[in-house]
Amino acid sequence: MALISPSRRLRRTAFSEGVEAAGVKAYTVYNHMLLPTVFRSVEEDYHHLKSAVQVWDVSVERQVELRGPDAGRLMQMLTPRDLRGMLPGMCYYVPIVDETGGMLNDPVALKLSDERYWISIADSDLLFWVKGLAYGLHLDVLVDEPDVSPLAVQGPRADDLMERIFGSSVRDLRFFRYGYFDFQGRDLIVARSGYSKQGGFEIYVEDSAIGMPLWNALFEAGKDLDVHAGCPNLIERIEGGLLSYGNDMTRENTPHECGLGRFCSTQTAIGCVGRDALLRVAKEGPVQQIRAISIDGPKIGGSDRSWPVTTEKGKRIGKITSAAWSPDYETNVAIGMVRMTHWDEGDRITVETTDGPREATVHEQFWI
Ligand code: THG
Repeated sequence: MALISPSRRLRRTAFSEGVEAAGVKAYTVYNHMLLPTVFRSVEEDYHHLKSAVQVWDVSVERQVELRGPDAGRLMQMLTPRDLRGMLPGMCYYVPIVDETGGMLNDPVALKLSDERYWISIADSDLLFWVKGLAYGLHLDVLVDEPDVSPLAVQGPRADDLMERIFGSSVRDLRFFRYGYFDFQGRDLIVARSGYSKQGGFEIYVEDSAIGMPLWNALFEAGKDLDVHAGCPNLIERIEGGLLSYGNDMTRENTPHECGLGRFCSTQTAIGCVGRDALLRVAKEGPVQQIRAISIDGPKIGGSDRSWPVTTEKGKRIGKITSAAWSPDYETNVAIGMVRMTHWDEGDRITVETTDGPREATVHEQFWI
């Protein structure tokens, strides 16, 4: 592949200097920004993530900030998840849907106060949808993208590293809760969350100017922990069933098809856009759904397009949306969307991969 030409549209991040010095080997583009995808190799990064601790530049998880008296009302319009129990200090994984119930994004929302939320978005221009709703409905709320850059610390030694920078109380954070922790005289939001199943934290770095000082402090403090620069890992996130917006789901899918029905309480999410459409599909139940799929045979080349899924007789019943070779499970692990006739545990299907047709098995649970 050729190189990507740098330009102002393809934004660098508050940590790009550190990422480059750490020897980043490949990037993807996400929210018009550079997201590292490989440091040593996808497989080496995977083994290291599962055994040590990594620092990830996830600045691409941009924040959509809602601020003002109507912030809570607007936030509930965006999602079928019932937000009445959400208090300051909590993070919620929230499906965001359009008027047809189609997925627009699958962010993590943080409630900062009754009048202030951050929506930590996946890869779609959610800001424009939210601004449009606020303007069109004359809501008393400001909608903007603040200078906030999440830095993730992920892996089994994440608590040990974080304690050295933020003190031992950071260990007491519960999953999907956040607190304020001092770094060089600034109060930063630190949450126990992140796009891996290895455990860890996300630091919401407010003000790019402290990005590199924090990056350097983490690497200095973690020398004996074998801390390394890392990034969301394709293999690990498939094993863990962490979905990728734009890959595993699009506007064509409802949250129920994505297996995100457990994050919807559409009946009580009063005011949610697409509520009527979702109530209809939730009543009937989806006819296709995301599943874990193991694909037989040796490692298959990378998947930059979806692979058709068929019955053994050749009838089209779905597609593979993400796939990778798993060294730990010694099989090709995948995420796919399959029709209900073939979504049960153990169902056998055929996948038209780039390396030819392969037999595969459907699973009701992911590996991690
Ligand atoms: N952290 C933050 N922002 C993000 C991501 C993140 N924005 C982009 C992207 N990731 C959004 N997508 C996801 C997908 C899965 C999860 C978080 C964000 C996730 N899921 C857990 C799971 O499925 O096991 C737990 C969800 C729960 O139980 O509430 O963490 O990673 N800031």
